[in-house]
Amino acid sequence: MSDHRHKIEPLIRSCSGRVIANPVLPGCHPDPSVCRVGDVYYLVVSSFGYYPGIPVYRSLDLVDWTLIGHVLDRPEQLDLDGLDVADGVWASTIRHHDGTFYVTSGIARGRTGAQTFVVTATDPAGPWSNPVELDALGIDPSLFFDDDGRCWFTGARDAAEPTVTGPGEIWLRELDLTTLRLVGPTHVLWHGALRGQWVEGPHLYKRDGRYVLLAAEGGTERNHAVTAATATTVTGPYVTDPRSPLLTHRNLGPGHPVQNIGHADLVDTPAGETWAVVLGVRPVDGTHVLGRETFLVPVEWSDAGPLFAPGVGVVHLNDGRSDSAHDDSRRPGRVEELDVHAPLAAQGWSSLRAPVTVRVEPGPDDAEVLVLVPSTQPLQGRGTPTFVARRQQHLRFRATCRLRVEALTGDEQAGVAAFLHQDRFVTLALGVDAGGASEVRAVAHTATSTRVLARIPAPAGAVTLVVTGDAASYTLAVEAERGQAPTVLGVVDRAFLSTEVAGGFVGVHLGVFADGATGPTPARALVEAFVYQADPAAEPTMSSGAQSAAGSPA
Ligand code: 6LW
Repeated sequence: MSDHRHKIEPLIRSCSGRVIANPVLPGCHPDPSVCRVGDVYYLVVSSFGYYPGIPVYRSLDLVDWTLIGHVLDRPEQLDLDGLDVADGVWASTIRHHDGTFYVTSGIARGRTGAQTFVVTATDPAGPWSNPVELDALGIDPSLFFDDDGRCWFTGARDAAEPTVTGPGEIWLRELDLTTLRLVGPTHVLWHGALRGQWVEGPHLYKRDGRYVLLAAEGGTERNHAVTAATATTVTGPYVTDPRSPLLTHRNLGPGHPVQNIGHADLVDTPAGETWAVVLGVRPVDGTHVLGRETFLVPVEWSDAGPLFAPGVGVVHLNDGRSDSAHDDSRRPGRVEELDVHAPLAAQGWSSLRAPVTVRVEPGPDDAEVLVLVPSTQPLQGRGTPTFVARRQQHLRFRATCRLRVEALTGDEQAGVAAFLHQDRFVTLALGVDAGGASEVRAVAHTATSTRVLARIPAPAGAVTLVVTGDAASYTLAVEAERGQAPTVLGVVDRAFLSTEVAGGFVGVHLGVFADGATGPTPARALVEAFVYQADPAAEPTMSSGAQSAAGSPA
């Protein structure tokens, strides 16, 4: 619940004078890393089991971000097959040096760092090189370019000492920029200010001749924090900044609308101001569904080191004129319609683990449809089902999908999904019943159960499937004809799709899917339109014939 004590926040203006509406990247955008070239900022976030990997955003003011490409957008760059959605591409770092952009990142398997690599590009929109694997165990790699042009790699890994749990050790090694290999000795830099509390997400900076090592500690949940250590030589010894944690919301209690603040990366403006991007979440009644989002925080430098959110010590939520964590009324782009003929990735749509191009294609030019071919891979599997989706970026939203199906048989189905991970999603789909008649069904899926919330005979022709969400629930409804009152098939508690209840740390994605095939199939789903609307004025209303299944299916 929002707390009125938190509403009096002074307006925070960005470097361009714009009032900041935090989060600056709403929806699942965790582990932000940022760099600046001239007047332009570039930012990357984690993409987990989604393909393409590592979205790259561009901004002129650190507030408005435009998706310009992806670092890993060729199948040969990325193999995510078989992975849990919350594994895959974890925290990356983007840096620019001498005309080249560098991203270092890693793939996690079983919640453990499995591969670390570096890629380069001259244009951050791409193309990026193929990954060059680094001999670097662990997670959260970062690069630091020193004044002398040498490049230093830092990462987080398990500490040798058993008392330091989690990735408990920040280490450093030189990166040879000619061979892109780690060279020279490994230096263990630090075990964190809180020692044993998941020191990770390291980034190294130099300020006034002193090296400042920032890290995330406390784990990425409610105890998350920004901590620091300093040194006079890049290889150490590093001494804990005694002010640590330098930024956290752990002490604000569960009533504060922004939680889990941590994992900072710094960037300087051309005018010499410093800003941090951090991750945070906006829970409602203790649970969140949007994933970890990117927030912008002002930073000042004192003799003691960086001051985060000087004067207030908290990350502002929005522009200070509202006490609601989820007041999206002033955000631009509140209605987004999928362009079925434009590349999906450029519109912020992803698939799971690999491209689905042959199974999700625009129709011929005169048919304004996106054609889906049902996959043999199910949504609950670890392969690549026919599924493309975008982030849920607003607590209150309405997603409508107008689609028609052709030649579905057996278990084939096609429709919309609100997807947290392969063990937790809800679907609203057209399929065929045991007697071969078309039906619309709403289903809630967990690792151990597939619960049909309702099924009704499908209206003839195209139908509009409607998923709405708010603080209380997700509602699945169908509209036979445009403008007709929707029939609600199911209502699922919002917490059912929350990280706190279902686990993982990837936010809900909303999209279209088709699965249930047993092999090559003539079946098709033709998506005529998909519209995502933030903060809809009108919610679907329960019509008299509705078969609802209110309550959590958990
Ligand atoms: C990220 C790490 C983390 O690499 O979550 O718990 C990982 N902390 O910093 C994935 O976002």
